[in-house]
Amino acid sequence: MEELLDRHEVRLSRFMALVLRHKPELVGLTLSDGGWVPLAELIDTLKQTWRKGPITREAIQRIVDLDDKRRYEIDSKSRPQRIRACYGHSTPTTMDYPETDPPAVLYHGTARRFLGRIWASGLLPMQRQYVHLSEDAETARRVGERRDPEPVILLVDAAAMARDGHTFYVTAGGMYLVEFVPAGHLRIADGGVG
Ligand code: HQG
Repeated sequence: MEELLDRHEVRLSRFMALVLRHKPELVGLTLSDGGWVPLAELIDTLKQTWRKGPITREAIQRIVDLDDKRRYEIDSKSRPQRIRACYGHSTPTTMDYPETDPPAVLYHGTARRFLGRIWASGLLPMQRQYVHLSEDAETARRVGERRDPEPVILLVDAAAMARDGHTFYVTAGGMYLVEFVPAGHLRIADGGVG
């Protein structure tokens, strides 16, 4: 059976997202190029700021290994070892995502109420550094369900965008990132509403 994080670990994982993607300064950390922080420093910081459960190297490792969206990675070859969020940043951190030739189509799940604005201005990164896209419609549906119980699944003509010169990046977890998707390269996927 697939091993899952327990409730406390999931909560801690959310807090790590806050620290490693959005507000490292909240706990006095600074991300270096690539979004990394020394693992020992993160553990010490969490021990001082996280009151809802014990913080151990093993707990952090479990979160990295078992997180449902592969949100984090540990570089255990570097000295000192370091950790980062793999995607989703709002902080202006330089991330060294590899550029990639995208699959011909990619998907984005969103809320029905955003559609009007999306047709007007395309997909924008909003609070994050990039627009996040997935290779399969099912993942997009899950992403969209965070904002709408009946999300809209948009299909992105990534091949045409690549021909137009848009640069795509891929994360360690297989998510695709791009700065902007023009409305002309979007359509609602078959069966993509509701
Ligand atoms: C929408 C999560 C109005 C966009 C997920 C989305 C993903 C617009 C929302 C990853 C718009 C931004 C990213 C426009 C885009 N007008 N709304 N022009 N363009 N939007 O959370 O893609 O659980 O920043 O459709 O699973 O939902 O955090 O982006 O609904 O993988 O690890 O504005 O983050 O992963 O929302 O999610 P977000 P997202 P985690």
